[in-house]
Amino acid sequence: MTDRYVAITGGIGGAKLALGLSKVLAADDVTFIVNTGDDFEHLGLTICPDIDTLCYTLSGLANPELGWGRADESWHFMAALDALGGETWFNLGDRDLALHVERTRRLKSGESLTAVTAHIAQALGVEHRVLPMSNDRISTVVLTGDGPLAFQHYFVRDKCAPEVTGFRFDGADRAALSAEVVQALHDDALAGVIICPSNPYVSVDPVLAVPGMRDRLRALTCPVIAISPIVGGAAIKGPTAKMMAELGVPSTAEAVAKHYRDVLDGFVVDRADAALAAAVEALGIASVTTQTVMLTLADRIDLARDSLEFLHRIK
Ligand code: FO1
Repeated sequence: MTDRYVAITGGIGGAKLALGLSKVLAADDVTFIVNTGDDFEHLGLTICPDIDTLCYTLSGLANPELGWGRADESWHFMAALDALGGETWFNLGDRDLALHVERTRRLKSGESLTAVTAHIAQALGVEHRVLPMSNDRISTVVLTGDGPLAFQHYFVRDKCAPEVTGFRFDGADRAALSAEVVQALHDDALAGVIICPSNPYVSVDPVLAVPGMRDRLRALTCPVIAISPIVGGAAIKGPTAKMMAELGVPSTAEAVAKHYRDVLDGFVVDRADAALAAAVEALGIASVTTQTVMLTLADRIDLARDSLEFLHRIK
């Protein structure tokens, strides 16, 4: 029986490690569980940014500069919408638009988000399994000094400027893990779960908020590890460090380990944070130090290998 793995991911940082894992593990040997708290209805379409970022990344179609959307994109739709006085704060490229139209059509015809995602992933040439965390809608709401904001309004429209006071995951209490997610976590061959270096508050916590997820992770006999999205007190990308500061949490890798402590057996920190390894271990969490900053494909593969090796070491 070959070892199999589950990786929990959301956003651009997570997709980078997911790509590394997809290069070192066969299609059957890793399943990606993706945050859908960022999903929303826009211009009559269902947009699933983290699923799409992952599928474009794994298929080699991702826009390398933006990290989201497609490479070789054109923007005629947005320009035409702008000329009509339409809503243009959220950018949908022409090629990307086709995906949202087709997903929306399939969802409206009654297919589950899991089935639609499997179809789209396959059509794009993704070989590994990409599973939304739930088929039920869960919407991340960012609580701010300006009031509650739908995630994409906070993130894209308001460029993460409002001061964060907390988060809400609307619909989480009524949501269920999909049968496919449950099965992936119940696999006898499961050798470890990897929480990718995604934003803990808005990319990973929505996944952990689906009823049953935390309990299932805690009950596993194989280890659960996370890779720190914070290096040297700063986030590689995105608002993680800013959110931590606004929430009154120190912007450190150690604080991220603490955040996940109820589900975590191991934590990967960057070499820049080697001095924090002892503090992580004092929390009862094994730690390893390596390069976590992923600039090249080789970096993504190296971090994937280091993470798998660490999982086996702490088994
Ligand atoms: N992020 C932006 O910063 N600006 C955008 O206009 C934008 C459009 C967009 C369209 C499709 C898609 O799949 C993702 C898009 N993103 C955009 C990224 C998105 O906001 C993600 O939620 C974040 O990257 C957080 O994971």
